[in-house]
Amino acid sequence: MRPCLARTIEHGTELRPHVDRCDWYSHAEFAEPYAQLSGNIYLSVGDTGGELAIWNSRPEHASNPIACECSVDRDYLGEPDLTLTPRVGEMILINSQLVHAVGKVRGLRSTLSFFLVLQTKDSPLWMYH
Ligand SMILES: O=C(O)CCC(=O)C(=O)O
Repeated sequence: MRPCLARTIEHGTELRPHVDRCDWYSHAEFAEPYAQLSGNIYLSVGDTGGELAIWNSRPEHASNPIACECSVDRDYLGEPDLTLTPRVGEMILINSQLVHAVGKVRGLRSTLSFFLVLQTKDSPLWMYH
């Protein structure tokens, strides 16, 4: 089992707005989970940029342009509802069913990332990869 994924976002690049849904992309057995969390532990954050932006928008269907193209332009969404500037050593958990993005990074930004799924309100947390 690979509980974590090591991710590096290189200088001058970004992660465009997207959602992470295990039931749409990889694990159909988790149909319509109650919640899905994405966790990131920040190993480096670069010099500037790399803010984590979150929109209070949760596409309901895989046919939504955000879902089927896996990302859309920020211009399409407007300003994010929350912007976080991660610091080295922090862990941030977000609801990855909400649209989120990472702004352009100056320098190198590395994380250890993992996903947690709660199938129903009362079920145990599953870690998936
Ligand atoms: O690196 C981050 O801050 C968030 C990355 C991301 O898009 C995710 O964990 O789903």
